[in-house]
Amino acid sequence: MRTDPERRSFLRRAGALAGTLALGGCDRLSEAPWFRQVLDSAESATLRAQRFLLGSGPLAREYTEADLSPVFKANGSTSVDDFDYQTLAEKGFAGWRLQVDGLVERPQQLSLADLRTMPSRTQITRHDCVEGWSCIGKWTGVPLAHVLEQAGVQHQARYVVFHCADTLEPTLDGTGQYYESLGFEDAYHPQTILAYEMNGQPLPIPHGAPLRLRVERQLGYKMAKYVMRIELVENFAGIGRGRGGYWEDRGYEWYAGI
Ligand SMILES: Nc1nc2c(c(=O)[nH]1)N[C@H]1C(S)=C(S)[C@@H](COP(=O)(O)O)O[C@H]1N2
Ligand SMILES: [Mo]
Repeated sequence: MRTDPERRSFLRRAGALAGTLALGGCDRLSEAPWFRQVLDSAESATLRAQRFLLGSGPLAREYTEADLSPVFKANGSTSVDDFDYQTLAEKGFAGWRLQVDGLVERPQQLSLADLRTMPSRTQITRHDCVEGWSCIGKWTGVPLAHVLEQAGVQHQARYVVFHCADTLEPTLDGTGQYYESLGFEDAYHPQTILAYEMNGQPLPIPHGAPLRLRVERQLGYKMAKYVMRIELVENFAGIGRGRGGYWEDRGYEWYAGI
């Protein structure tokens, strides 16, 4: 690590600032708008640095409207057999909230309306399932990077976990619930979105309503449908059977690059 004079003096000043805060009523300070701003700018600086270091990598190919598959196959769970989910679905998911928690500075509870007011991205991409079929669809949603930035990822977080509403294989220990995870290179990739629309319509239930992940450089099973909660973690201990996804727990690769 570099310890040139400039850096040392920066560290000293940072240390002095931290000391002041520790002594002087952090709680009240942290509510002051100027303090929030300092924190926010420090945070986006971290994010920019992270993006620069990781690079966002190449984009997956995008297609045109003319390429859209006339029928897009629905696969895996195509509905959710859960009372709470069905109650939400009956009301058009008005009461649904996306929970964002774990290693974040500001846990979030976001409604569909909240997500729709955020920046959006639309992309026409090809979905490849490990079973050997592909379909081209148009997806609109909020970049995952935006939601993560709003929640403020803590530095010890290493993975983004998506908890879904559906249970494919009911087990007493709860490991039959669908879940998936990404590392930050894919989480911050510009084509990684939380999609609430498919082919210009609200996301249909067979395709994961109200919200599903699109991560275009990986296979279909990474693209969690029925996302209820996003959890930032350091490792997968205590989640499913510990391998980062429902299918990963059953022998599939965690990195499902196409
Ligand atoms: N929650 C949940 N997400 C899921 C699945 C599932 O069973 N449950 N199946 C996966 C698989 S294997 C594929 S190919 C795609 C299918 O998405 P589609 O139904 O929109 O074609 O969703 C993925 N995400
Ligand atoms: Mo799949």
